[in-house]
Amino acid sequence: MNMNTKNKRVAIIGAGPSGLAQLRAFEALEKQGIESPEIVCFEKQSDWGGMWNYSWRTGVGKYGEPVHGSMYKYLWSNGPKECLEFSDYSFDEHFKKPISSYPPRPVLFDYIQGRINKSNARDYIRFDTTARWVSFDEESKKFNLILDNLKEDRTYEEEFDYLIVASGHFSTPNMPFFEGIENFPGGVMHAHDFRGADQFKNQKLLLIGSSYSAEDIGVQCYKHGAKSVTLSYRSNPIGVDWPKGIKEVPLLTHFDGATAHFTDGTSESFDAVVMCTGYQHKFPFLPDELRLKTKNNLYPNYLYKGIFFNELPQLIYLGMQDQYYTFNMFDTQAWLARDYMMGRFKLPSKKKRKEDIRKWLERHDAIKDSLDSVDFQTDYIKDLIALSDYPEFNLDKVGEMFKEWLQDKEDNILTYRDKTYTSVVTGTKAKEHHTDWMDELDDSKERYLAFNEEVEELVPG
Ligand code: FAD
Ligand code: NA0
Repeated sequence: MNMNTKNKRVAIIGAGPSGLAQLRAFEALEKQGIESPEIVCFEKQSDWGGMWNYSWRTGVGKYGEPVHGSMYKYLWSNGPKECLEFSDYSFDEHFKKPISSYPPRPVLFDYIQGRINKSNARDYIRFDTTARWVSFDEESKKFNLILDNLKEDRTYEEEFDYLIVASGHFSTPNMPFFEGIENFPGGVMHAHDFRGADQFKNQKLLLIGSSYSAEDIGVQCYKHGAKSVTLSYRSNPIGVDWPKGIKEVPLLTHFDGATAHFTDGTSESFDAVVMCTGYQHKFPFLPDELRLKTKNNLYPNYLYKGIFFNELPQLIYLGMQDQYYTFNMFDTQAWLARDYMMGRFKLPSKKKRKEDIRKWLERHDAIKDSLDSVDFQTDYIKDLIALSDYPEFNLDKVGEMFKEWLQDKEDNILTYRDKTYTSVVTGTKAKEHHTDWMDELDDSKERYLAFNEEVEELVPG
């Protein structure tokens, strides 16, 4: 162990994909015989997986904490799995056979758990524990964490040398107000509380927003039997060729009873409203001077290499950017964070770091469209991967896949999930799912995998 890390303590807040990536990064070093500092991961839920750990609950959880989960039933990956594959743990290694490019949530949850299940990572995680408050002592250069053991209803404090904030940023709703909404007679919810299309069968549904949640919840409700789906956009429509039954309209101005009025002068009555209006970066456990304050974008300001809080690099944020790349990006971030904490990666001066941030922000400002956005995040990960020993993967190829995916969605929003891609980690071409996505109403892992086997038996090769 590097002398700098001897007796050091690392706190990780959150055991979602980002927090787990941090645990995996240290495990990879231990496999090389290099001892880690003492690590404690605090997770307020009873299990790991973050968003992927589906919760039927809404509002508050069993212990009165805000429910973290925003995922819902019948959620299928919104991008090809080949774009998020861990480069040190392939889908082939996990499933032992090719699967389709767009698996449902339980299958991806299974995959995330696969590599971490093989380690003793659970031993490092204190579940049912909320990080309530953090402070930093300038003299000792240590973080003091106030923690709530929710099960025992016990509050305690501990000190750490490094703090990894991996608490996610798609959990606290951004909930706008529209005049008259208080008298809308139907249900009004945010996408955070959406748990599946069942309750909207035969209903006329209004969705506000024009990003991933609006698109996916809209298509899911259409698929599972909503009478009609209307998406109301503020800046730009999603703009694909919608099937009959889904349409886009400009922004809602106000409600009059069940009737919604839009800026183009049209109006229509609805049974229910879902606000697909995005999320706030919210860190209620952090004081002003340590808190990341940003909108959802590809390069949050004040973070060197997108992770080190420039004012105090002992504070590291993982996964805070808007995401094309997900699991593999969290890995590259966690590997670099680990190397910094191990003294293997030396930070330049604060001034140089600021200059580096500025360059990325300038490029960020010049982004014109989704294609630029993909290139931006691809280059960001290239920048990170060059700084650690995270296994290289063909990022240019993954970037191309993201662009194909964007085109697939534009070509047909209902069938893009039937496409297959080739892994850059193993070279394996994905298998077509046995059922067209639009006809597949069951998202269980059992059906997804077992039925595949049956099909293999029926149709050899
Ligand atoms: P999270 O998964 O949000 O995990 C954060 C963890 O921190 C949680 O377990 C939470 O309980 C814990 N936590 C928070 N606050 C505290 C605290 N104070 N104390 C202790 N613990 C705390 N990505 C994809 O790649 N493909 C998809 O198809 C996809 N679909 C998505 C669908 C939806 C509806 C949403 C909202 C996101 C989706 N994502 C998808 C993006 C998803 O956010 C990432 O895949 C991933 O879950 C982010 O990992 P994370 O660990 O950074 O955050
Ligand atoms: P998200 O769609 O929940 O995805 C999060 C949207 O909200 C924008 O369209 C924005 O419009 C709109 N909006 C915000 N305030 C508004 C207001 N006052 N009035 C009208 N519209 C408003 O959130 P964002 O941030 O992308 O868009 C906000 C994450 O969840 C994504 O990263 C995605 O990966 C994930 N997700 C994945 C899936 C699947 O994989 C499904 C859902 C969500 P404007 O005007 O700012 O453009 C299947």
